[in-house]
Amino acid sequence: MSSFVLTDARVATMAGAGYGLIERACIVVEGGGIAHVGPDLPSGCAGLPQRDLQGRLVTPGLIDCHTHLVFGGNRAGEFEARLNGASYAEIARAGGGIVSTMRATRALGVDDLVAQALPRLDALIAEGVTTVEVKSGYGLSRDSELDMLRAARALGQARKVTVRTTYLGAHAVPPEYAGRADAYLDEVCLPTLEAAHAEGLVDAVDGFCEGIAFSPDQIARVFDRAQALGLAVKLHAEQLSHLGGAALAARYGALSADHLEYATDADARAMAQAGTVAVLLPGAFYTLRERQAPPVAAFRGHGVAMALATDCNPGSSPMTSLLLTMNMGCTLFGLTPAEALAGVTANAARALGLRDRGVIAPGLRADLVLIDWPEGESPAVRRTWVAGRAAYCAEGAG
Ligand code: DI6
Ligand code: FE
Repeated sequence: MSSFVLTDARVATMAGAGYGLIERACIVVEGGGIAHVGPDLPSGCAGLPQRDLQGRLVTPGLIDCHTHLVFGGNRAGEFEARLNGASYAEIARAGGGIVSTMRATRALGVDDLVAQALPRLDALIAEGVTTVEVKSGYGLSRDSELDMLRAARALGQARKVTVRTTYLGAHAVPPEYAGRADAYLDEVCLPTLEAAHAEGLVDAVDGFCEGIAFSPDQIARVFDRAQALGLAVKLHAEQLSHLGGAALAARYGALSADHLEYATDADARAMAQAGTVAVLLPGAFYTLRERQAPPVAAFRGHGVAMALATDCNPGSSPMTSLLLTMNMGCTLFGLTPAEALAGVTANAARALGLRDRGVIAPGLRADLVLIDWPEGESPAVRRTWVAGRAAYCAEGAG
């Protein structure tokens, strides 16, 4: 059913400020897109199949705009080591961290990578996610980086959601290049970017700008190559220290700068001017027991759009709940609930450079979530539609 009408919906359109709420609304879905949303049913739509939502809530499909969903192994041991006093950076320098996941990831082929990622993707989908970004960055060799991206593309085929791929070859320096980060970039990272792009595997390019990873100058080299290929960029910036990554991202007109715990007011101003979205990742902040929250007031003050994402990964954010992420955005970072919902809809779409979704408005894709919220009970995601097609249905959903 790709043309139908939802009647008596309580719609959080997310258009404009706040929720953009419309009570008792009709949503007309035609050919995978939204043809109409408003209190009345346009004449001419009366013949379409109708579903009476009896006042239930509809939001745009949720968008998880920063994940490392494809990986091998787990890092539960590191969690215990951190509880006993080791820091994330110390573990990374001792050959654990990203490099330990690299070993487990390199051991898997595409099929196993997909099989291990599917339950994580399904957990996101069951909470209303209709678009998810997936990064490479645990292969750190040509073959394994390509396999990660192929696995991400295969996930998009295996489920009815949109998967956007991001090349994160500049995530860490693999052991065979220890102390030779520039050689890794020249010999592996940049050529693999070209190969992945030629295979149609790359929607955007990311890097990790940090003392334990790559310097701003090194990231600039990756961004230069991305731009030469016509690819959008984004950056893990100012997560553990202030290195200038956010300003660099703004200089390159990046779609987003992500983490940003140590970003400054000047960074926020530069990001606002560049239209770079601040992607906040409270799951990593929580897991690493960080103390310094990102400068949300500065982002608000300068008008930087804020998104929220799970950062799902086995080390610093082993979580697959975008709803819990929204909750943490409010409790840990002080976002309002309306900012949290905008952070996983309208602003998350911007962080991925997707202009056709994130808001319920005529002309946009019919990516929708139906939420049951009986008086006095907890809300529950019942159904999602992706481009007007049923994508998820909870057991017993009406
Ligand atoms: N920051 C993160 O949150 C992820 N990558 C990064 O640069 C997770 C890295 C990890 O596996 O610990
Ligand atoms: Fe990340």
